[in-house]
Amino acid sequence: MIKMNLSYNLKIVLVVLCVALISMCTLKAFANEPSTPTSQAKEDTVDKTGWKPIDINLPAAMFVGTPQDITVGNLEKPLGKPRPPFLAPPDTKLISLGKPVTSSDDDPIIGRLKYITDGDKEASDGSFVELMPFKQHVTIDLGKEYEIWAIVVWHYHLQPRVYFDVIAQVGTEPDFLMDVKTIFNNDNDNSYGLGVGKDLNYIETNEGKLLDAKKVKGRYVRLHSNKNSNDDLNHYIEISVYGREIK
Ligand SMILES: [Ca+2]
Ligand SMILES: [Ca+2]
Repeated sequence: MIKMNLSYNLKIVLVVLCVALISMCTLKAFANEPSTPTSQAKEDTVDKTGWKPIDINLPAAMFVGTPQDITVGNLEKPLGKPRPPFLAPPDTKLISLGKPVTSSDDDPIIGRLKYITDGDKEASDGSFVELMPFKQHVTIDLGKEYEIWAIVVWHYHLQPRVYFDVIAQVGTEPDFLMDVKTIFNNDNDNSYGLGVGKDLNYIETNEGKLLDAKKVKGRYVRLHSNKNSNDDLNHYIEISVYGREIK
């Protein structure tokens, strides 16, 4: 009787041990297996650790408040506060300073094309270049291909104005005949002829207009415009291109 009880108890202990062992193995296997949703989420999220705001030196503001007398359609509502910082990897820097500029109007009415990349963003006389009426463009040669993160453009900010058909492109060759990436286009009726753009018109301020270049690669940056809300001419004070070496 005692013998039988011992054997019975032993069996129970063995069964319990086996169940415990199987449970442990199963739990371990689950723990080691990466769960699908987590790894998917990691792929979808860009790691912005260490990213910094790009350093944009702003010129003095020439007017305050929101202008009420500009009646332009498809107009972006002013933010009413400073533009939020634009974050980029820490090796992103200003790559356009002092770089050569060419234009569809190579003999400007006022100023010199080199003003566009000289770092001076003030609105006063002697700081802006005035180009011929209607469709005109300017092109910056960065010297080599970069990964471009942002382009900031100041057309003219002595008074509130809207420049029309603002189109920003990045290219790998100076004539923009192929491999052209358009990063901004507010020509919503294709009056310029480079295609319909869905971006909004905006009022020029001392902040300039920041265009997200979304890491496109290229050597040449071209900006188009087609008159403004004040007259038929085209103006530039500065274009700042921010990018980094291609890895
Ligand atoms: Ca300038
Ligand atoms: Ca248009």
